[in-house]
Amino acid sequence: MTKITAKAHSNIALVKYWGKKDDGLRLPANSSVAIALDEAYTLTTVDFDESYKEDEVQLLGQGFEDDEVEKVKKHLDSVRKLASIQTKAKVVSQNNFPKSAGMASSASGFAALSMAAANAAGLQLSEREMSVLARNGSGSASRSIPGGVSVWHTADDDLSSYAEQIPYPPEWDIKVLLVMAEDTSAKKVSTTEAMAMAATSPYYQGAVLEAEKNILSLREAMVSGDWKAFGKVIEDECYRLHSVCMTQTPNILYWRGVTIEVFQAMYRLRDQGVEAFFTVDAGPHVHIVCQGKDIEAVKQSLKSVGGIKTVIECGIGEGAKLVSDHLF
Ligand code: 2P0
Repeated sequence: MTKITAKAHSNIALVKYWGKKDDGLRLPANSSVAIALDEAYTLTTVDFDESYKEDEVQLLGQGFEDDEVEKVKKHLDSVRKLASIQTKAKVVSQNNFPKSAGMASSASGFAALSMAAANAAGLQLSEREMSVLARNGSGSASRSIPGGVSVWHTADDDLSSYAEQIPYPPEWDIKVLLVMAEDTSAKKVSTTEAMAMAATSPYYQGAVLEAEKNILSLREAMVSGDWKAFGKVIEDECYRLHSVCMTQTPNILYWRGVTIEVFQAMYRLRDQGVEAFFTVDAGPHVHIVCQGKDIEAVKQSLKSVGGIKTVIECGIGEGAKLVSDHLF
């Protein structure tokens, strides 16, 4: 069969996914919204061939953990089932961002794997079907298929829970600064495991309802071009996610001192009239959402904050696509 390579961008959530209504199908408790990042992506080459006796899986430069290899093989099984084939595959993958950067790679990883494997197996899937396939590998990967700014719909059945792009005002010139903390001492619990305990938070049910309201507010702000309202939702969502994390059992505190120092720097910046907003996913790193015209002011404000390892500047990334340069 043909060797195929796909490229998919990572994404950060503006309205967060934290909790599933169906663990097996990875159906999220609430819908979520994310921005794809142009400077953070995964390339994956897949080749199904009778010469492979077993699936061979490799992550260049970083290496996969054993459980990650198992997840990839399970995903290949899903693709084989869809394509009605039994052929084993070789998979080689590469992230353009270091593991130590603290960026989640499962979103871009499973999106690139889904697109490369499905095409290599001869399947012709629509964008929606591809997003469903990626979701089955890792929830956040569903949003890396359409790229751009996307909404991932919650639903009660497999085929109805997918992500699609939503429009935003292009004049905003949205930028995301990935502010990576030096301190990554958090206990290494996978997001899947951590998320499985979300419902133990006494605030969980209310938080899920709040997420749906926040999606409506975010979309309204994008339609009316209200940047401040957009930013308010982003920060409310950061606090909503972490309120659940901090109050679930066992408690999870992802923030470090530097995380809060960056929040304070953004509050000070806003007092000076620069409208930049923060959000945090499952780690200590802060993502700052701002407009292109303000990027220098934001970078300047971070200079006084200690404990920052690196800052990566991103624009909005495109959807997953096939590319012609193979990794093997
Ligand atoms: C998000 N996160 O919306 C949220 C915010 C982390 C914090 O999606 O179990 O690695 O593979 O479906 O996709 C991380 O979740 O979880 C995540 P699984 P995934 O981006």
